[in-house]
Amino acid sequence: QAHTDMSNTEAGLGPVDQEIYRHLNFTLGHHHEEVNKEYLYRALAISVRDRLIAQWNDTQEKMDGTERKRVYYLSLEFLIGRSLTNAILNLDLEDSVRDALQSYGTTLEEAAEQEHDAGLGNGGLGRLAACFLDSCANLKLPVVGYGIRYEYGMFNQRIENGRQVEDPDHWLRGGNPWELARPEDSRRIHFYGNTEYGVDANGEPYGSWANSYDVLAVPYDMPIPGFRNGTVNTLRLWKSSATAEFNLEEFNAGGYSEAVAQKNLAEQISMVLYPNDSSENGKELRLKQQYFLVSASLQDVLHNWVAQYGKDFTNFGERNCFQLNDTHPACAVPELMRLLMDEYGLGWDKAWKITTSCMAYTNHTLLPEALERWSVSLYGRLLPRLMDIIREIDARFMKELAQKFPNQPELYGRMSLIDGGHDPHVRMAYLAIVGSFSVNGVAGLHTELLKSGLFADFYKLWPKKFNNKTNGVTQRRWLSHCNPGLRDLVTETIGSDWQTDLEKISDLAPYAEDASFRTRWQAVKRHNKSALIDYVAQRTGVHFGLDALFDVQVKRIHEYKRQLLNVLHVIHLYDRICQGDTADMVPRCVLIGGKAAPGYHIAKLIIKLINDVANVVNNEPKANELLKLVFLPNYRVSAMEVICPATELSEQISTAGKEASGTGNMKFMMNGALTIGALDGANIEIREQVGKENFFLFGQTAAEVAKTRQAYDPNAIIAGDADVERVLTLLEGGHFNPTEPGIFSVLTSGLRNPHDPWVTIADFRSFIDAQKAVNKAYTDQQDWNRMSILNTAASGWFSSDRTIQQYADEIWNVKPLN
Ligand code: DL6
Repeated sequence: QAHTDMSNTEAGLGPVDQEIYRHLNFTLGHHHEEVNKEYLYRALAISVRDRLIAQWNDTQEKMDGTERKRVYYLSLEFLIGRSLTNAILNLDLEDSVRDALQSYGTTLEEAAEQEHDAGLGNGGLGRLAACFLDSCANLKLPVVGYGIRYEYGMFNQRIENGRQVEDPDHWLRGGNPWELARPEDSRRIHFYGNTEYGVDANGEPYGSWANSYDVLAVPYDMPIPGFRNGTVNTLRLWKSSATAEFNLEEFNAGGYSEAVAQKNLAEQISMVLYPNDSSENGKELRLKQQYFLVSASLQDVLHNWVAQYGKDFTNFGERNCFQLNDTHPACAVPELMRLLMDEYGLGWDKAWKITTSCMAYTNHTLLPEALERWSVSLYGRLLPRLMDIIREIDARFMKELAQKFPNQPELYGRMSLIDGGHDPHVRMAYLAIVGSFSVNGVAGLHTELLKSGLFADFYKLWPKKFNNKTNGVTQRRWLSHCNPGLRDLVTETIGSDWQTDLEKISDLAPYAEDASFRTRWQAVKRHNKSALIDYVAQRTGVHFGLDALFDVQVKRIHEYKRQLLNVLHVIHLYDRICQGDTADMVPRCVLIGGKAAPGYHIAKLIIKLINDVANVVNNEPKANELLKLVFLPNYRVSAMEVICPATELSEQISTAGKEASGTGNMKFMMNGALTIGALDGANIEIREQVGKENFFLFGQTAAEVAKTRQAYDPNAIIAGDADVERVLTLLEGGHFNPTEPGIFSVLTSGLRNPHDPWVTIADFRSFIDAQKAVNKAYTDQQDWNRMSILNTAASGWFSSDRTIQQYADEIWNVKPLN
C-alpha cells in the first residue's frame, strides 16, 4: 500500500474522486448536468489506469535493467473479460471508488456493467492464457503476453426461435481505456513472394525472402496488474496496418476503391477472431494471423535483445523462452530460424541450437479434428521462406531418425513433419514437438494419453521432453472479485493469505463441521443465487426458485462435452413428473449456456433442442415447482462471474478421454459447487483433492470407452432400459417440436449409432443414478453445505499460481523480479 501511495504522489495523482472529476471534465470534455454512465465509466477507468502506469513503468524499468531470463507467452487468444473491476481489486481501491461513485449517484456494479468484455478468445484456451498472465504478475515473473488486437472479438450470441444467431462484437467501438498504442515499436511482416538463394562473402549459402507483400504490425499494450504487489506486466497485442496509407495518385485519378484496397487487405488480418474452438479451419486468413502474431513478436524480442546485448546471440537461448499456446503460434519455430539466419547471419546449426533451447509447446486437445495441418501448397505460397525452412527441418529430422532407427520407413512416414499423399500437409504439432525442448499436456490424464496415443512415437524418442502442467484458474478473479460474500466470509474465518497462496484455503476444512459456519456459508450461496435469478429472468423471462438446486453446465457447445446427455436427463425428469413419479425429486433449475462455432451444425441443433425442451418443460404446470430449464444466451467471462458463485451442481460430463482439462470445473469447485463428472481431464484431480465421498462420479473411464467402442450397441441398451427408451420416444415422436417433425433426427440417430464416438447412451443409466444420489444429498442441506465447504477448502491445487510456479520452475527456469 505504501508503495502505491508513493507512486501516486510522484505521479501527481489526487484522490480518486478528484481524478474522476478531472477526467470527466478535461480528458473527456463531458460537462453536462446529468453525468452519462458511459462517460463516468471511462473517466473512472482512466483514473484507475493512471494509478497503474507508475507501477507499469517501474516494472518495465526493472525488466530492462536486468540480464535475467524473460518469458513470452505466445497465444492467438487472450480471453480477458473486464479490466476495471480486476484493476480495482488488485490496487485495493474498492472503498475509495465506491465513495467516489456515490457522489455521482451510482454504484461500482453499475459502472462496471458499462465495460464491454474483451472477448479475444473462444473458451478454455484463451481464458487460461488470461489467468496465466494474472498469476505471472502476482508472482512478479518477467513474462510478456503477445497476442492479436482483434477489432471484433468472439461473436455475440442471440437466440431467435430457439436458434443461435451471431452478431459481430465490436468491442472497441467506445474506445478502450486499457490500452496504449506504441506505433514507434511497429514491425514489418512479409507475405507471399519467393526465396532467393545466394552465397555470402564467406562462401556460405543463404536464402532470403524476396518480392514480398508487406504489412505493418502496430503494438497496443495492456497493463496486467499483480495483486497489491507493485508489479504491472504487459500484454502486447498487434494490430495490422498498411505500410503506406493509400495510393494518392490512384485516388486522384478517380480509382477510389482501388486506392484503399491495399490498406483494407492489410487491416483485414487483425479484424476478427476465428470463432472455432476445436476444429482447424484451413483458411488462408487464419494462417496470416498466426504468422503475423509470431513474426511481429519474435522481431520485437530480437530487437530488444540487440538493443541490450548487440548482435551476439550466444546466450539468447538461455535468457529467453517462448511458450506456445497450442500449435497456433507454432510457426515461431521456422520464423526464429529465419530471423536468426536471414536477418542476423547465423548458420543453421547455431540457429537450430538457439531455437530448440527456447521454444516450449503446450498441447490443449486430444481431438484429431482440432490438430492443425496446413496444406503445403498454401503454406509455400503465403510463407515461401518458412516452407523452405520447414522442409529442411524435416529433412534433418528424418536423417536423425534413420540413424537412430535404421530401416523403419513406416516410422519415418508416421513422424514426418509433412504428411504424404497427393495433397501434402504440414503437421503443426510435430513441428512444435521437434522444435521445442518441452511439450506439456494440461492435466494428468491428458498428458498420459498424449504419451501413450497421439504423440507416442515422439515420447519414445524424447521421453524427457514430455511433462504435465495441470491447469489452474486465478482465485483473484474467480473468487475474490466474483464472490465478495464468500471472500469476506473466508477471510474473516482464516485470514486473507489465500488470495495469493490458495493452498491456505485448506484451513477452512475444519469449519465444515461447524453448524453456525455452515449456516453463514449457505446464506452467501442464497444471496448469490438471488443475483443469478435476476440475471436469468432479465435475459430469458424464466424465474428460477431460490430453494431449488442450481444445476449448471456452461462451456462451448460441443458433442464431446455432451450437453445432449444433460438434456436427456432433463427430459427424463420431465417424463417422471408427467407420470407423477416425483417421490425422491428435489426442485431443480438447470442452466445451460455456451456458444457453438457458427459452422458446427450439430452443436447449433443442440442449442435449438435445449430451447425447445425448455419451452415445453417451463410451460408444463405439473413441472412448475420441480423443474426449470434455461438456455442462457451469450455466455462469456462476465456472465460466468455471476453464474459460478451461485452454482450448486457443476456438470462436467464429457466423454472420458476427450476433455483435455477443463477449467470451468475449477471455478465452480472454488465457489463451493459439487461436481457431477466422469473421470476426464482435471475432474480426476478434483475428485482426488476433495475425496470421492464429496464428488458425484458416473460413467465409463477412458479405457472403458475405448473398449466399449469396439462393440457398441446403443439400440440394445435402449431396448433394455425403459427410462432411456421413453426419453427417446418423446424426442423421436416430436414431443418438443411438433411443428417441425424430424428436426432432431440427426441427434437421435447419432445417439443410436454404433459408431457414436461420445457413447452417450452407454453412460445414460449411470448418469441418471448419479443424479439420484445428488437429489438425495441435496435433501440434507446441512450435509450438502458441509460438502460444499470441503470443495472450496480442497481447491488450493487449482490456482493458476500453482500452475505458473510449476511452469517457472520446471520449464522456464525463471525467477521473480524483485
Ligand atoms: O487448456 C485449456 C483448455 C482445456 O481446459 C480444455 O479442456 C480444452 O478443450 C481447451 N482446448 C481448446 C482446443 N483448442 N485448440 N486447439 O480450446 O483448452
